[in-house]
Amino acid sequence: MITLFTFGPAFGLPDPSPFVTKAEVLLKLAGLEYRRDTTGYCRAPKGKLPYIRDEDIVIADSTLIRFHLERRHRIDFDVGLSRGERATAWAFEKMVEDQVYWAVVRERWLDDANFDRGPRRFFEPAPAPIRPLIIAKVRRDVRKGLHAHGFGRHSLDEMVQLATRSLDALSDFLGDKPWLMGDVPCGADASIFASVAGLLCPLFDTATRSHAGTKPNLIAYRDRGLARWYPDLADKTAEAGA
Ligand SMILES: N[C@@H](CCC(=O)N[C@@H](CS)C(=O)NCC(=O)O)C(=O)O
Repeated sequence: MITLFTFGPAFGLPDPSPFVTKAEVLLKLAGLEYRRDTTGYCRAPKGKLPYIRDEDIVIADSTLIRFHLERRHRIDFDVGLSRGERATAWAFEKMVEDQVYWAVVRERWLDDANFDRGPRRFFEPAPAPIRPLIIAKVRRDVRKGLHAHGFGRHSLDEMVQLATRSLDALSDFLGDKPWLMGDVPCGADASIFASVAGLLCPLFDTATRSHAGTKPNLIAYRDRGLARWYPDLADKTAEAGA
């Protein structure tokens, strides 16, 4: 059976990482049996989650996991789509992963109030005397990562402008379709659902969340994904009116 290495549910989300949720939704779409393991971070081959173990092979990175599932398990996540439609779906997935993701990282990790509401909890298991040092180092690393990517070189306002343009494009393209490319979820929906659910998370007070909250079709898309893949969380999200 496939093992998916995850952080574990947090913030009312299936996982705080959209890439972990994406990998899990891909497994669900593929109809493959899998189990979750939340103890794998320290052995992550690329220092990040998700990764999977599938019998003899370990694959790190959500998109490489997709490629593996396509090859080894002969899954076509985009069945029924033309080449042009597949290309469009891919481009939307990568737009969200490359732009919106980094704005969300910036908003959750570098804004003190949002950090206190969310990511600070990850450090509770650390011994109290060294916890502030660990937190400071990890936040410094996040800042460096944002800078290395390039997104972190922009002002917060510029980042938000970039992310909201991508959200507008996504919302306009989605229109009143249930899924990105029509009536059936495709591979890109795994990633885009995960990102949209994350950025709508009501725990965080962010400009991207406020913007996404003005798009009824993105909220409905998130709710559709929760109902389909995470019905327990769908009920809780509905109860909280989030
Ligand atoms: N390109 C990777 C990105 C994975 C990624 O950035 N994971 C983050 C969480 S969202 C992580 O594990 N961060 C922990 C760290 O950098 O130490 C993928 O698609 O899987």
